[in-house]
Amino acid sequence: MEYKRHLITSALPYANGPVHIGHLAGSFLPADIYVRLLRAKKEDALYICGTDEHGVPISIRAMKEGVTPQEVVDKYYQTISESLNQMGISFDIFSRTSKAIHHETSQAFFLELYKKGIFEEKETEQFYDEEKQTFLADRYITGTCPNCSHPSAYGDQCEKCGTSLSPEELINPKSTLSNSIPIRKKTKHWYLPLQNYETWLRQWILEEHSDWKNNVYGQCKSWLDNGLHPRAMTRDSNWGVPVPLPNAEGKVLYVWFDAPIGYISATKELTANWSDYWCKEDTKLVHFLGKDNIVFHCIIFPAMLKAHGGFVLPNNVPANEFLNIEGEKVSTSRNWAVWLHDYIQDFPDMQDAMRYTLCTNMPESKDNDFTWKDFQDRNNNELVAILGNFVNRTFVLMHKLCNGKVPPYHIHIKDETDDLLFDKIVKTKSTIDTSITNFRFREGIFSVIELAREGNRYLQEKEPWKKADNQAAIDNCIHLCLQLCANLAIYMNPFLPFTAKKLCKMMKVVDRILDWENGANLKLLKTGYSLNAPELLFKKIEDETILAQIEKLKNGVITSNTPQEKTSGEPSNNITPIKPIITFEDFDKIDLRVATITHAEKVEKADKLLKLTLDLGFETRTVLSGIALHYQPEQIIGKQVTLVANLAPRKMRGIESNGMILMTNDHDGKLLFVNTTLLAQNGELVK
Ligand code: B3M
Ligand code: ZN
Repeated sequence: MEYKRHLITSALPYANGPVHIGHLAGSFLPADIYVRLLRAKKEDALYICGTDEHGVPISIRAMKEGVTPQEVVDKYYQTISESLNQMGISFDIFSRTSKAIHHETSQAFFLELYKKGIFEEKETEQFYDEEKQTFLADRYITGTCPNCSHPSAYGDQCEKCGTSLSPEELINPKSTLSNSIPIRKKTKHWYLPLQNYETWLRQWILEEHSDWKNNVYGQCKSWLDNGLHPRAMTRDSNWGVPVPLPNAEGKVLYVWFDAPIGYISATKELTANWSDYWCKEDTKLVHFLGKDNIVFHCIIFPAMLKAHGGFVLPNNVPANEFLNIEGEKVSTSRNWAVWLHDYIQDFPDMQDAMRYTLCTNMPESKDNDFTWKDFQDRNNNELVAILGNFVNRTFVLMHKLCNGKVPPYHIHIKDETDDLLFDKIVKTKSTIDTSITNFRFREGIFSVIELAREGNRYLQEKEPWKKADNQAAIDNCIHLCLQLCANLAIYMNPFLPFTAKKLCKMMKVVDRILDWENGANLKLLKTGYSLNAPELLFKKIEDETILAQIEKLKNGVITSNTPQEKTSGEPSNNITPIKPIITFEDFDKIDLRVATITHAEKVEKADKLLKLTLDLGFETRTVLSGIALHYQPEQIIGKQVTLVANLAPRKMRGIESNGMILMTNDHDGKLLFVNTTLLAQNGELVK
């Protein structure tokens, strides 16, 4: 089908906390690259998003912070939209599901299904908090996990062993609102009979969309093979879109009913022509999201759209898998995440370095890992050393050898090396186009770097700096390299828009040159045109910077088992909550020993680390300790300490650390040694 217009969405982030690089890699960056290419191709494309401001996650956050849900969503809408904007995510609209237009749109949608008699009304028993006079969402109920005996499992999941639960399965369930024991009370809800759409969904997805990504297709198939069941589209709550029926007080639309309709309401808010995008067959609708949202976008929302009638269905749902951080799953409650607002603050004007790393590492078909070291390597070895270097060399040589102007191209001395480079420039355009259009973003960005690498090879082979006696040869080489720079600007633009702009400035051309139709053109820069001095496109990242980020990540971890808001860096008066109970066997695994520090020295380029030599009586070993800001080496020599002796070795700054000494801190945050009895023998077990 020939598509006339494109509608692109990224999953609406919950306005219950800031966004992190996992969100960026999962749904925002791929959508942004995709839509930037469409715009460069002058296609009619809208990129729609906004915050998801309803549902239990918001109410829980409000309860924790002791504020109203409205205050929570107002605060996080601000943070989220700012950080995404600063990272160059180019929405046409970033709306909110708390807006009146959304309430109206989702209520009208619900009413239409209601009038058509689609819903099944059912009365069921749900947990109810008598003290607070409210029904309890699964998350509001805690109890002992039937699987692992963890004492504070939630009604929908045990975070310790990962089992998904229903509240009835909890042993000794309690309401988190009042700590009272909830009773079971009857309540009526409206269910979407998903089973009625099963045959149609099987046909639509399994037959007609075998082109969807394997991970998406596979998840859909397994849902369908397991059989679909009625799903409640309403909830008992006072936060959400009220159910638009008489006698439905205290009932709101299920957040996964209203949130996807948010895409429609935001489009309505954006343009009076919204129905062209949502109701005409020749619209290509593409939803970008993370794998945990697949079922909602591939099964539930399409069933809703089908039941309503008159709307287009998604043409594709290119969901990504998850991005782990330094080998561990992102956990917002543990604060194991790289927050976008932090990144922007710590790396101002380096948006493209992160966009680049996330794109090369995008979890397109399996979970992937982000590490700060890889970020540094990608930036230094690829952006700086290949792409930046090529552009910089070209500009420096042009100023030195060609008076700062685009030299002429002498066609009569064109050679085979030139032809090969021409060829590569032309081919790369269609490679990138195909890669992005088919959601293979990693492949796309690799082609950009590969082309720059080709440019460096070309310069190396031509060696214009050695051709003082042959100006024509110099001219041809620099001319071609400059045309390559211009083409690179066009090709990198969807991925690295900030750098593409900088490059345009250096070439003294308007941004319009970035239109896709200008790609593969070798006459973009006019002969004789004088260009600006080179500016460095990328900055090298030093080891310190990376170490500091790793430390920040590790130090920021919250180890309590109750989700908390991370603090803003100010010292808090809060007492660190006691960690979950461990068994005696757990404790017994830790080998604690008495040891004496026999030597201590500073570690080069790491202002927090001291390298310690410890005498354990029966052996000496090296341990790195982050105490250099608190103690001078000479102050601590001879000190007896307690050592965790069987901790897995860890390498920092090329030095292997074998264990960890126990420390605590005083009110001012100064680190103190956890002292052992001074009479103990080195090597003695601490029990
Ligand atoms: N807010 C879930 C999430 O943030 C949900 C997405 C809604 S998309 C319509 O992962
Ligand atoms: Zn458990």
